[in-house]
Amino acid sequence: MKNFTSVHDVKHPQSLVKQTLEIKTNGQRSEVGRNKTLALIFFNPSLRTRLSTQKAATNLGMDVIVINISEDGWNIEFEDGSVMDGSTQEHIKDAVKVISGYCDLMGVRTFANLEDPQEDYREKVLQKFMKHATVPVISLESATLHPLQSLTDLATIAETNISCPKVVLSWAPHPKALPQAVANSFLQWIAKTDAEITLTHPKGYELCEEFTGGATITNDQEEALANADFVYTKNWSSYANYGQMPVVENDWTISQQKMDLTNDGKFMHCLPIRRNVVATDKVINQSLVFKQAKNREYAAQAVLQNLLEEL
Ligand code: SN0
Repeated sequence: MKNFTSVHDVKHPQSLVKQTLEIKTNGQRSEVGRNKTLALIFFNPSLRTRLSTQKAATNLGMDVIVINISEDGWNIEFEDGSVMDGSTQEHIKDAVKVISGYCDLMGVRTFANLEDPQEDYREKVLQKFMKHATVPVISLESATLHPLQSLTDLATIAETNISCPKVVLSWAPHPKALPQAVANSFLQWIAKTDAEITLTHPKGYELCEEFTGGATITNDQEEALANADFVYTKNWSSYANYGQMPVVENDWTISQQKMDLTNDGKFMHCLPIRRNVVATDKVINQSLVFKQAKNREYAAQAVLQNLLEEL
């Protein structure tokens, strides 16, 4: 593995899931990262990604440096050839080159701006990192994907030992327009497993077709939930009407009554979750969300270990 930015960077996604669970079972400590440094660059907020990746790196003996670049760094210029006599102070090509000199692996978090779909789906910022970094790049959630989260999600599902599970990915309400990254990425990874996947969302919330192949799609949430073993829930804003939040008539919040339609289904969410908007307290309290969050550490460690072995 040379970089970790999508499922396509991983030769055998199922082996990486297996490694994640082996790390969880067999203990975490190793010295493979001794005298190696991981730099974590955040353009956006983070709790789980930052702490779990930092913990994973420490488990491997690595040193970690972290910067919230939007708050603590200079204003970054992304356009090539621009005359920088305005508000941007440092060009991305200079920043990434400099960061590369301080580390052996680099992680970057850069959310969608939800304004220009071309810009987001071209992964404008992540691609600049890939272009100018001289060390492997790890996505800590990019504009369109969140591979560390998806690896965790697959490991959390695999851990339950349900073969050929019925997995439902359901849209849920949210007060704010959110990226499609977690949903896109989940679909991309779950397609590599034996799961049967049903996607449900209100009209207007169709995801980019690149990610929905192989999924059964319905606008009827209750129909989708019937016999589900896992109910992965996430809000996303419209892709077609990019970044907008078309009005939704029905109630899409996941309640206990809805979970009762499932096959004793387990509720999943990447967190952070807006309680009693996305799902009710009762559903969240009985869910896999904390297991998912804890598994982030093992997933990150599996990824770091693979990248370190190829340095
Ligand atoms: C991000 C997202 O991509 O949806 C990160 C999820 C791991 N979520 C949010 O930004 C939630 C913000 C909010 O207002 O609840």
